[in-house]
Amino acid sequence: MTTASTAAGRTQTSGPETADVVVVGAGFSGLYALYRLRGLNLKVVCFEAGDGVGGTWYWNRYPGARVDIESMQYSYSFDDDLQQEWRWPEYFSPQADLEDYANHVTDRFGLRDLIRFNARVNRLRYDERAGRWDVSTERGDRVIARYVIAASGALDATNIPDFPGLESFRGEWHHTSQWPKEGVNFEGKRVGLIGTGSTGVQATTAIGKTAGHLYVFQRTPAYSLPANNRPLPADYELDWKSHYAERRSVMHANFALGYLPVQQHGSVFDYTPEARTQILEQAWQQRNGLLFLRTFTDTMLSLEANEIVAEFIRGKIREIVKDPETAELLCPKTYPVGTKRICMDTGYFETFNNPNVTLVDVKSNPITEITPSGLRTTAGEYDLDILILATGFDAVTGSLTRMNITGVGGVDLREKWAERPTNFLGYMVAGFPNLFMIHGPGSPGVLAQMITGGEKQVDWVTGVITDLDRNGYASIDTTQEAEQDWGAEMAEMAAKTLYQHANSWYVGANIPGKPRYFMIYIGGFDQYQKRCDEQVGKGYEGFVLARNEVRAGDEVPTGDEVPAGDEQRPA
Ligand code: N01
Repeated sequence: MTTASTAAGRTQTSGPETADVVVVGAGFSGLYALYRLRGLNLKVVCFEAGDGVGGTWYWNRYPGARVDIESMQYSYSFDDDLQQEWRWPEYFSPQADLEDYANHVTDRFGLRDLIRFNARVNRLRYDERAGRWDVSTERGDRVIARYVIAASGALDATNIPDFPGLESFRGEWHHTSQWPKEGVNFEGKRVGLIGTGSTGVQATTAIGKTAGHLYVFQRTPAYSLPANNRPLPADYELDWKSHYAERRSVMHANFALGYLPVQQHGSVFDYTPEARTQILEQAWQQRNGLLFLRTFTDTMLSLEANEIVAEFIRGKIREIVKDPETAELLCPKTYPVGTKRICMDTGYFETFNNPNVTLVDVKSNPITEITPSGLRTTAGEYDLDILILATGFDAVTGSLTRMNITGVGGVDLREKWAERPTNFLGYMVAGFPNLFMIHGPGSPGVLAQMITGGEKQVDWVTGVITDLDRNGYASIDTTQEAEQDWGAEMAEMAAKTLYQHANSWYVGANIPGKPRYFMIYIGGFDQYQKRCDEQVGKGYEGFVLARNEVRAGDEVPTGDEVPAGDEQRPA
């Protein structure tokens, strides 16, 4: 707080810094939000917890980290010069290339000055009197803003299971999403890795190449398919670059925001067992994981059809892995293929043929504790120098609930979401006006290509902000009725699919105590976009717009005094 004397001798108080919009997170969506908001001449401040840009691709720098969508598609579409000039060396980019790209975009569009690094938001308080969000960070920044865009990431909040004794471990341990920038040397070391989701699959394949010995502690085996990654051929790049405009428009209208020129073969049951095996064999050779799942139309709709595809994959695992017992342990049998995010690999199952890699079944013999010298299960003890937790995230809602967000009446978002993460259109939560979520619960999130999805969500939000400003509205909220209707619409769609059959992070099942609820809009991004636009077209049906006392450009009441007992809490 600063004070100054006016000519009339009164003391004027100037409160904390103000902004039109605070953006939380400088990942791919956050960066695009900065670009759009600055283009609207709005004053914008971005808080980023890391010391660099890229979000997911900043934090997840574990060995083997790589995207599972082709980079010609998994990249920004908003600027043609950018997409023409940028060169992707491989079909599926490794983390370092994605981080380079994020840095390039940040500097190319002059966004770095808008970002405050090493500034983790730990408090977001809606000040009803001022009609403003009061945003604080762990390191002490404070900004009062009209709007907040939470681009804080669907896969950001680290899940570190409560393993007894973890802090007693004398070696080094790391969660894959908080990987040290200087890297980790595995040469000759005894390494333990817990978790075999997408991250564990990639990390195992990479670390298995250099570790003295790698123990992979597996609770649930993963369906993993060959990525068929390779250097990007010049003619392929040229073909994309000469057709970017039309392919991006195909992508923008697609359910997964993808350009998917693959043949679907109808129902699994249209074919004899021999014919369908032949089709699946060809797909295994030629398609990457996500496209493989689209070989037949009913894989994700019928348990029987799914089981046929799943058994084909198990057959591949049994073919690749030489030790039959290890092969059987690696075969997923307890959930349908595709109901957890399908993994893509470059030699994952082959890794278990190496003498320096051992698979340990911690489903039958759970981990009991981490000891100073390693890890203990109900069946044995493992001496380790390095322990890696590839144990995933408190996904979709975690980055929001860990920020200490309170809305109208001081309601805490965590209380509001105690039973399920209610929201309308995946953008807003009733009682939390002018707070927009990107890739939050209720949106298609990870079921669509996330860079393009982020662009489209940010476009929608900035469109709303422009509309409100143009028409003299100061705030937008939604209602509990709209939230209920949206929840019912989402649940009805999810019930028609097989997703409920897996204990995945999609349903919050990986976090003890988290309500089990399918958090993602599954109707496709095309349908989602249509629904969101419809609500706006119907005069913001389901929303509450208010012309309150505070208007854009008005002097802002600072809300400087934080109510007693409402001091910052640690995240
Ligand atoms: O996390 P996960 P992830 N004891 O939750 C195990 C994206 N992604 O980081 O299944 C023992 O999938 C857990 O076991 P179980 C992608 O969307 C993309 O791997 O709960 N094990 C599981 O095996 C992905 O879906 C890319 O029985 C424990 C693992 O840890 C999402 O990120 C790459 C345990 C966690 O798997 C998350 O993937 C990487 C315990 N107490 C990630 N707790 C690409 O683009 C957890 N586990 C390719």
